[in-house]
Amino acid sequence: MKLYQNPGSTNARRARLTAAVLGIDLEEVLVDLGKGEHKRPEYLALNPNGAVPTLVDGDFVLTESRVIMQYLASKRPESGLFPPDERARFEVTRWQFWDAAHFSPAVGTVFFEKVLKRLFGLGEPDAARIAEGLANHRRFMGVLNGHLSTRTYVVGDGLTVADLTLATSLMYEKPLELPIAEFANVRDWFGRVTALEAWVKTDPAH
Ligand SMILES: N[C@@H](CCC(=O)N[C@@H](CS)C(=O)NCC(=O)O)C(=O)O
Repeated sequence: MKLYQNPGSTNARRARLTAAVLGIDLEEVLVDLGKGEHKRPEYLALNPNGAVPTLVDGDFVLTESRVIMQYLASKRPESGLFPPDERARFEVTRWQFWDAAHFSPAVGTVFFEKVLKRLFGLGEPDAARIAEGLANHRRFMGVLNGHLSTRTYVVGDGLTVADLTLATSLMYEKPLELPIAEFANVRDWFGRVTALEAWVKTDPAH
C-alpha cells in the first residue's frame, strides 16, 4: 500500500501512526507541500482536495485520514484498533467525528496563527484568533478530560484508532503551548499514547 504523505502533517501522521502500531509497512511517497506538489494535476487526480494523506491500495484510492485509519486497522482485526464489536465501532467513529468537527479545528486555529502564518509568510499571528482557538480548545479538553475520568483509553479497555486520532491533534502541544497539564486525565492518557514506539517512530523530528 502506498501512502502519499508529508511528515509534518497531522492528518498524514494519523495514517502513519496507525500503520506503525499495526506493524504495516507502507510505501511512503513524500508530497512536498512547500513546493505545492499537492496541487499538481497528477496528485489532484488521486485526491481532488489537494491535501495529504492519500492511501492507494491496488485500484482502491482512499482519502480522509480518519477513515484511512479504520481501513488500515481493518486489515488487522485481531489488533482491536478498530474493534469488531458494533457499538464499540460506532463509539470509535463518534470520537473520530468529534475530533474532525471540534477538537482538531480548535487546535488548527492556533497552529495556523502561530506556525503556518510564519512558515508561509502570511502575516502576523492574530492574537484574538489565538485566544478564540485556545478558548475552544480548553472547552473540548474539558469534555475529553471528563470522559477519561473513568477510563484508560477513549473506547473500551484498549487502544483504538480513537486514541490515535485524538492524540495526534495534540502533537504540536509544545510549540503551541497547549494547556495539557491543566487536564490531568488527558495528560495521563496522552502520556500513554506518546510512550508508544509507533508515536516516537512517526515524530516528524525522528
Ligand atoms: N480531512 C482531511 C484533511 C487533510 C488536510 O487538510 N491535510 C493538510 C495537511 S495536515 C493538507 O494537506 N493541507 C494542504 C492544503 O489544504 O492545501 C483528512 O483528514 O485527511
